[in-house]
Amino acid sequence: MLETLSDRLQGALAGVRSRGALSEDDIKAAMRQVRLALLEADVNLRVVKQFTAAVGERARGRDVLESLNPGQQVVGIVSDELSELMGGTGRELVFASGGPTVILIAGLQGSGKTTACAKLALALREQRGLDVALAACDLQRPAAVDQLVKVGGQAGATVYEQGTAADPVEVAGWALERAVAEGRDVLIVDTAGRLNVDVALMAELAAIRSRVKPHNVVLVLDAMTGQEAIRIADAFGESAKFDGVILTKLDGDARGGAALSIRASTGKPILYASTGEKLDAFERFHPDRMAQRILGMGDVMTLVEKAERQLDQRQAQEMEGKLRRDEFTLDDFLEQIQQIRKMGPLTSLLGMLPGLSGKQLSQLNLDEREIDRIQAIITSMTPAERANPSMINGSRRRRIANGSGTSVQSVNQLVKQFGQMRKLMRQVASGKMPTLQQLAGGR
Ligand SMILES: Nc1nc2c(ncn2[C@@H]2O[C@H](COP(=O)(O)OP(=O)(O)OP(=O)(O)O)[C@@H](O)[C@H]2O)c(=O)[nH]1
Ligand SMILES: [Mg+2]
Repeated sequence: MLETLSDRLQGALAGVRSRGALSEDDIKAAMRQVRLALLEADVNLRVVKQFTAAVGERARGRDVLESLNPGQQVVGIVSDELSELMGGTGRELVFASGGPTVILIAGLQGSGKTTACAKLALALREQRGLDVALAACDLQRPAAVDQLVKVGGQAGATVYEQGTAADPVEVAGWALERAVAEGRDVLIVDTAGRLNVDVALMAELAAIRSRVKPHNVVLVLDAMTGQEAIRIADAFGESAKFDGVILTKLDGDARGGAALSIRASTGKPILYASTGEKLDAFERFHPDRMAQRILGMGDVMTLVEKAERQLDQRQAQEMEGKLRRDEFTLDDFLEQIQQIRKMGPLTSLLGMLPGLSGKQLSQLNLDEREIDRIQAIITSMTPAERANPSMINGSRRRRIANGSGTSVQSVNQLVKQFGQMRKLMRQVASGKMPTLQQLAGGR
């Protein structure tokens, strides 16, 4: 996500980052590069000017230029200002003190509203343990209701719908009554999109709004539309108020102009970022963490939170005990792979680690199918083979290769890699090597 911006900004700062001493001219040159990087990322010109002026002024201060590590300080200032630009600390939805919290989702056609409804439902359910219901109030598109029923179901939410023949305002009101009666914590209202911000769209939204009195009106914006997203947000803001933004398709938007300009242009925070078609490709938007990610400083916080959510504490301890006793089997290995998979696509996880730029990630060419292959091979083994891979002889290898639709070579490779990994783990468990926790804690 935001690879171009990230690469360009890191390039712009590479010069100053490594320098022991900096002159005003060095700063000026770096700011020119930063300005180009932002413009190329499709950030609004006014925003770019303000940003580089603010960074330049702080960076030219005596305390920076005369410090021991001026380069690092300048990078720090850019990171601070980027974070400020995107809204400072992460913002939250407003939650009602009693009765269901109502969230009205609005946006143009195809911006990702319906998907965002389901993603938000899943996130609120999993991360806050809330009981979430969805209201199907897009009655424009014939398949819209079915789509919400499908993705809402996948997210474990209740979907209130009355087909497409009804009136959206009536459906919204009825859904709210049901949510109240059934004691739901949250009601998310999906609405129809239009091609443009037009009178009909605004009228329908206004009617739904006055019927359900939402605690949050959330505008869904497609990041791939760049500055157009800002224009849409401005138009929306003029005729209808909204409280925050869900920015979608950040996976397809390498430039990042929308992410950087929304807050400055509209005054409204980005609440969530959507980074893929899968329901779990969705995260809270933290401007400070995002700034660090863009500058290649990593986002270890989000990674740790993800891991904490997904990795069962008890299971982790069990695993550690097994490692110590040297009882780690291919079954355990498979379980670990599946746990990590639950955290989301590998590339998005690695993107949160410090020091890996978008370009490097794409060069890594992480093949998710490789993991599918490993899963297929392990599940084609008998329990005895998984517990004791050394018994896997030639004929067993052929059987496993056939069963998993792979080759004897792949099976060999996996068994060998597993052996090496076990050896490495023994070393970690016996304290000869730092554990991941120690490495993370040492940062
Ligand atoms: N790559 C990517 N695709 C997304 C993301 N969010 C949504 N999509 C895709 O974008 C398309 C439109 O998403 P919808 O959720 O149906 O959009 P919508 O705003 O409800 O569309 P209408 O109801 O027609 O107005 C679908 O194919 C989604 O899978 C995202 O974050 N990344
Ligand atoms: Mg929709």
